[in-house]
Amino acid sequence: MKCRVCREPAVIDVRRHNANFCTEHFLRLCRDQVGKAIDEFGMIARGERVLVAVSGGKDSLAVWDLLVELGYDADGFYIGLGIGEYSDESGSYARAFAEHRGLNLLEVDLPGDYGYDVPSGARAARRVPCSACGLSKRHLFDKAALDGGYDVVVTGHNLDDEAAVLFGNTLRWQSDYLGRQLPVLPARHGFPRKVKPLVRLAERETAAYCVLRGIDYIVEECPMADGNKHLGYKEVLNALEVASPGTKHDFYFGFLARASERFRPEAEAEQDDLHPCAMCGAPTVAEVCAFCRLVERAGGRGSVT
Ligand code: Q46
Ligand code: ZN
Ligand code: ZN
Repeated sequence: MKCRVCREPAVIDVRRHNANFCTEHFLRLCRDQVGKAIDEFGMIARGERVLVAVSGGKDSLAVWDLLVELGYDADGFYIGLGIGEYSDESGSYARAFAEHRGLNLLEVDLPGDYGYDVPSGARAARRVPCSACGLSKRHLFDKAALDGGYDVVVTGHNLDDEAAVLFGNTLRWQSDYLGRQLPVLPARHGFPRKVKPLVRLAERETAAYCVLRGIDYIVEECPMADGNKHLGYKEVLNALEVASPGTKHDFYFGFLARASERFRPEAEAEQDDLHPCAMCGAPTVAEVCAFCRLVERAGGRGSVT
């Protein structure tokens, strides 16, 4: 197995590109793919301040590393979700990464700062844990970006994540979600711009990137992920990808090129109904936003900021 670029021994095969790469040229491929996604979709302009949502997992640490390598001014933002040992461990990977590279990591702790954790918040709000978790994270990312004067929030969603979410949304024809499933969500109605620079890299590639760059990350899945439908969708797509490399890429990028526009009006109609939450001022369609309601039901505090 030889590197496509230099013919030296390869360390990884990327069947989607029908090619093998040595360490140096694989790392270059990852940087090129991220650079290409940023340019293609107009994700980040030079000189903008970037806030990377960091979980301590491979994708978020890889995207932070890649953005710094590409010369962007990127700080990290970590949320302690209060999910037992998983949170303790993931926080220490995020901190170790930032410390080792001299990068700035902002932190919020749900139990310490808001008086609830994901398991108790989910029970109190009668939501599944990933729903309570997702809405808490979205709210806190937006708030951290706006409070800190950042231009853009980066998340570590990769090609596998986006293809799996698209698969789920398509199975149910969730047209409002389909209209918003874009690699860039522009800033508006009090939300910062949100971008996904890893959409051109598969999960296996971000894991390989971390290993080859010496980035330690939390390998265990979140214990609350059990029963998460996206894991099942990923398995189905992985089977299709083995039989036909490039399937995930074609599914997702074909959607962006040929179908996503058609769902835009529904997603935009929903945005038009937004107004400030009576408690925290964040944009919402209800009187009080879902985050403030969750904090209140969970018996927490700190929603009025
Ligand atoms: S952290 Fe949160 Fe994930 Fe855990 S509770 Fe679900 S959403 S699985 S990215
Ligand atoms: Zn090479
Ligand atoms: Zn609110």
